[in-house]
Amino acid sequence: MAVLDQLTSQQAIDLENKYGAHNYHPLPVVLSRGEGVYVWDVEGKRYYDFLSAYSAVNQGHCHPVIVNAMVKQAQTLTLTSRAFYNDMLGKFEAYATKYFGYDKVLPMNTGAEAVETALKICRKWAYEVKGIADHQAEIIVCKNNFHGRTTTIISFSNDPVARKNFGPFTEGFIKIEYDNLQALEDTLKNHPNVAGFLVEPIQGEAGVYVPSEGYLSKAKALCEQYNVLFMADEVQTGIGRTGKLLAVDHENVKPDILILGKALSGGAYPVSAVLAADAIMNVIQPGNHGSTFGGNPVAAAVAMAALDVIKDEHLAENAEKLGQIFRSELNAYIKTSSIVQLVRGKGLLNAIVINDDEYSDTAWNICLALRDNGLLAKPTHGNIIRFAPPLVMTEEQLLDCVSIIKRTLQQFETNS
Ligand code: IF1
Repeated sequence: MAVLDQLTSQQAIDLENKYGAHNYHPLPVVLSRGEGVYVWDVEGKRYYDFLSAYSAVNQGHCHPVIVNAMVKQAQTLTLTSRAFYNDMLGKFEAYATKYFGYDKVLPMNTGAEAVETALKICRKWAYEVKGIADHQAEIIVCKNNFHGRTTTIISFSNDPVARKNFGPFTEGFIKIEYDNLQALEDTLKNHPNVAGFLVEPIQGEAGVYVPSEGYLSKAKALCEQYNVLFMADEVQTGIGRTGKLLAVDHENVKPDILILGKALSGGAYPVSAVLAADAIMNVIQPGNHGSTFGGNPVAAAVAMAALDVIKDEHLAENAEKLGQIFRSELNAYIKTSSIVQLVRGKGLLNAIVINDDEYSDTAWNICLALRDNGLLAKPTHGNIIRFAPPLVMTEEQLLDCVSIIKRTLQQFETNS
């Protein structure tokens, strides 16, 4: 079969099952086209995309400004490696540092690579600037975190499925409860070798846990008090998703190290980045860190276009507006629902909690029914369904999605 032959959904699924590692359990739908808030399956059925590739497609599928920038650069110069300079990387670095208000940026490709980069910068800063004894640096992380899937990152995960049989693990991490300032302060007080605090401004994978008002700003203040770097993982919450450019902007917090990925490219290309002030980033010297594709010309062109779109189309503001409508509509539904416990989130990063235990398949079955009704979403943990549409959605489209969600949930109500 020529690879480009049109497959049926089942044929595509069978190929993946036979030839692909089974590292995912996708919802049974086979997509072949995306445009804006919509995706189509191979049989031509249209769906609202309510996952946005886990918040990578904030700007909508195949945004013409981003695609055009990618095609133009791909036809000019795709990759030089960092062995040489090129005419795109410096432009991106100047653009991105001004856009987010930092002195320097270290470009990488995936979110996990950016998190790993931040951890390395933090440790090196601890030894060379803070003066912690060699190999003694510790980094505080939060329970139920998700920062990626490398061996070091899963070393500080508490998800057994992500960790089992992948040891031995990297040392030097202290896990504390999320959204618990006392736990953070006690740890800082009792551990003089803490180099940094790595935190998701909203815990996405854990189930869209929004911390208490003031948590991020007070945590940042504690980090300043104890000369510890506040590292915000905005891979999922950043780039307009929560109704501000960054989720930390809701509390006017400026991370010492900012970690970006996903929608930094609008989902068109793997682009991630770590931003920091010179006093921190300058611990990195030639030969300390890098990657073949990090900061390549296509990534630079795509990221600048993707960030332009966020600002030019006021997508953070749109996410804020539509998020308010979404939660208000779902809260109204919940008042008479027997299966939905609550809705939570910020901007267009939301989730509903189904009142079933996390090992039930209710949430999965609801997602299958949503798929049949023309909307794609997926549970994060057994009984939590994340809703994260592209930020380019109109109010009319959002209300159409709300009615699909309500109509679908109604099928599962026990009091109906
Ligand atoms: C999968 C989860 C979401 C992230 C945060 C770093 C990364 C991610 C806050 C790493 C990536 C992705 C990974 C993807 C599914 C998705 C995910 F379910 F895994 F946890 F969004 F919640 N920091 N999240 O959310 O970025 O290396 O993937 O580019 O691995 O299944 P990456």
